Amino acid sequence: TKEQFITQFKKRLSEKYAMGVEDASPTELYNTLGSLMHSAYSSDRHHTWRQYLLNKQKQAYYFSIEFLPGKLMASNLLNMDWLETVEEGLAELGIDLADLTEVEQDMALGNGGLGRLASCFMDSIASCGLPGNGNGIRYEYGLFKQKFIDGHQVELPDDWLSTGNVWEVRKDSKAVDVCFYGQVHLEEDANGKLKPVYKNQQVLRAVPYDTGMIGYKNNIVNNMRLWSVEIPNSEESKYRSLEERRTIEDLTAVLYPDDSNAKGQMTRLAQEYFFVSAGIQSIVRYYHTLKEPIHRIHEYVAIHINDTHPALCIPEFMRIMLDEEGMSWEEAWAVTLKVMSYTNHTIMAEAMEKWPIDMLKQLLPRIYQIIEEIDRRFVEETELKVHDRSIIDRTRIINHNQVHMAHLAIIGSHSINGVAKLHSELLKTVVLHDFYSLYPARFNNKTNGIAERRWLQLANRPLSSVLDKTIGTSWRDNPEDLQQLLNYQDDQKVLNALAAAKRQNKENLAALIKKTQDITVSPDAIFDVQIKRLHAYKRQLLNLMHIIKCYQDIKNNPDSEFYPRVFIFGAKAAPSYAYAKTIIKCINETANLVNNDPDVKDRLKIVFLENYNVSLAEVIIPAADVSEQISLASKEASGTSNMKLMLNGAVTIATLDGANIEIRDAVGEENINIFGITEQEVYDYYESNTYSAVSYFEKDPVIRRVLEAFIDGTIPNIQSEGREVFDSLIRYNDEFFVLRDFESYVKAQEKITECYKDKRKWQKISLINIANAGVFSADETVKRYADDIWQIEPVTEYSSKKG
Ligand code: CRA
Repeated sequence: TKEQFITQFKKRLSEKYAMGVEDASPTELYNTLGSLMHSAYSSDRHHTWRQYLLNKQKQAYYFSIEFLPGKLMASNLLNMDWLETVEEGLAELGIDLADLTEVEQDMALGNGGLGRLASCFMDSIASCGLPGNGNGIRYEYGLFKQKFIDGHQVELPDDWLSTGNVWEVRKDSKAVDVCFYGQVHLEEDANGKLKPVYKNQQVLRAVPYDTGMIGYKNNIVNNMRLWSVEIPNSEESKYRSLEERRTIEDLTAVLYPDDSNAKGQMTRLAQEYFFVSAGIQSIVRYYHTLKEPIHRIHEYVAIHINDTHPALCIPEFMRIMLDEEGMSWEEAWAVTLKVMSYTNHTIMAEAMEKWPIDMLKQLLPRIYQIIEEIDRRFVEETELKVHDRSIIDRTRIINHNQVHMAHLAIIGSHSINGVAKLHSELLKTVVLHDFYSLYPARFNNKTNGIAERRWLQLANRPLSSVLDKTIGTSWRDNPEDLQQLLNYQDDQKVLNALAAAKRQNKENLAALIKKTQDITVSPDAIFDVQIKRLHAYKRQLLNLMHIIKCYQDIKNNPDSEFYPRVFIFGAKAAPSYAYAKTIIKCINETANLVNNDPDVKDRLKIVFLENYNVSLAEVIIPAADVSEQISLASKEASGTSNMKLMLNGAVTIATLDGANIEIRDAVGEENINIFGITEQEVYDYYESNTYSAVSYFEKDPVIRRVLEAFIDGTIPNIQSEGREVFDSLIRYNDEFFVLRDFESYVKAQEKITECYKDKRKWQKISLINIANAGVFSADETVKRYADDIWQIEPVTEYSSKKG
């Protein structure tokens, strides 16, 4: 109750800081509340763990090099069912909960969609009562903080742990050793079995930090285990200088700020092995406490490889089965295949991780031996199956002096899935076609999903309360019940209430824009939002070109009618991705020009919000009218901001790419704005080699005028950047078909403006989008992983009958 909470809170504050509420700072109050919550859910964590143990439940382990939870206080309060009580209790003490959550730093141990998906899954797995855990790296520095200086992106370190982390628990007793480098050879042991003998290994200590993943009002608390590197006591004497120590500690210091290019760095490879080895060792150690025979481990353990970064799970698991558990190769391989499953998240060739053989051999000699043997057996086996030998060259793991991580992941997993229908089809028919012909039964689709608790219940409380009043509260447990909203699509009262909620969110975002960027925007304007990593294939440039066209139209005809629009961007560019940074500079300089041009008279505003992250997304998404999902068809594996924006009532403008297609199927053609060429047309262009960007420049005066603005000084301060963009389109033939799709994009945008002017029509479309977003609940997605791939079941209370 509220009274109990107030008493406990004051008591804890006094114990912790010897203070009363009046003297405490927001940080002290935040820490007090966090520690109170932590004590409360820890017993649930313990209970959950005991249930799994006593039931000997099969558990899934989601291995991911990225997790992107954002802030945890509000979502933990919601899931613990404490939110209202705590809010009211604090209010009584004169404290606003929002001031406390403000103190928390975003946990940003991920780049974008991949890491955020992992965190949505953690929330959903616990909320569905499923036994599933995360396994990853506790980076000391998360994704860089982005600042704009003179319109350029500048990266600052994200020292997120500097203020402490109330949610994590260091588990010294669960630390394990992870070994690198050295030499290895095989020797026969007393039983005639070959055993590896190591020399000159570097031994590092992996220390786990556990964070409770709290289920939604079900008392289930799962675990996200993140590993941090330390120098083991036994090795202390080896590393005398600060510098030597620092090199070791660097292993878990930073998250690689690049979600598309595999960087050829030893540290990255070492990171991959580090969390994989530590995670698998701790799983096997736990398995032994069940006292079940090792060859049945697949009945109790499922390991998921989230993109290729944890693909070393396969040889590492093999190593432990062979070298430590004494299995034969055949036995070890049989269980490994049954334990492992893999998700592919991209078809972009540059993101297909490959490592030079020499590097792997040097860093992980035993693992390399095992990979070689997996490859050898794969070739041997495949030779018997296929007539066309070239297929082996294209599918084997080791080729051209490189180790292909995706090939390893596919060959060693019983399930391979893509993240949206189109993406999974493309894997089968194009990208992984050879593998599909070898292992058709392994391939399946699992369309991504989102945690609707965070992205609607928490982020959009005005909308949530309209929903409660209109259709009751069952949607909070079962997002598919949002469908009931369809009964109100012609109810003007409901439409008005939805519009009022949107208005409130827009005012909220407008205030944030004023505060952080000092730009005044009117909530009456259309809020047009593109938020995602900056990447050429996502085509922020197409958006910018349309904005420039609008600006030129206004300049040419200053008194013409133009419905006010605010174009809102949020995007980080990988620090090494020069072209992406060029686009940022161009958008910022265009913003400068347009926002300060008196002719524009507030009809057009461009806002590029700095440091896009989960917390910022929670403010932007509820306020969006238009959702920009404009990647070149075939390139965006799924996208998930498309789902979040739809759920919050934004109307989508999209190409037929990724999950956009499934969004269209859910809302119907008339409630989404589709434009652009299809994936088939893209492939046709590749095949025929007939795309000519310059012809669009020559024949379309609008395109010509827009592109000239990049190089003729219309947009100031982008001499070199404007030229670079121009050249990428004209000289280098526009890799992502921006010019090809421009005209149809502009038309779709014009339709949006017309539609928006018809308030009632717009509101109805917005409602239809909200109502149909339930199918994208990550709860449903993880249930499909649980049933089809992991074969895990929700927890039940332990019954002694099970023995
Ligand atoms: N960059 C895809 O590009 C997808 C997410 C999550 C991505 C997105 O379309 O929604 O994964 N791919 O499945 C990726 O990280 C390494 O590949 C992404 O976030």
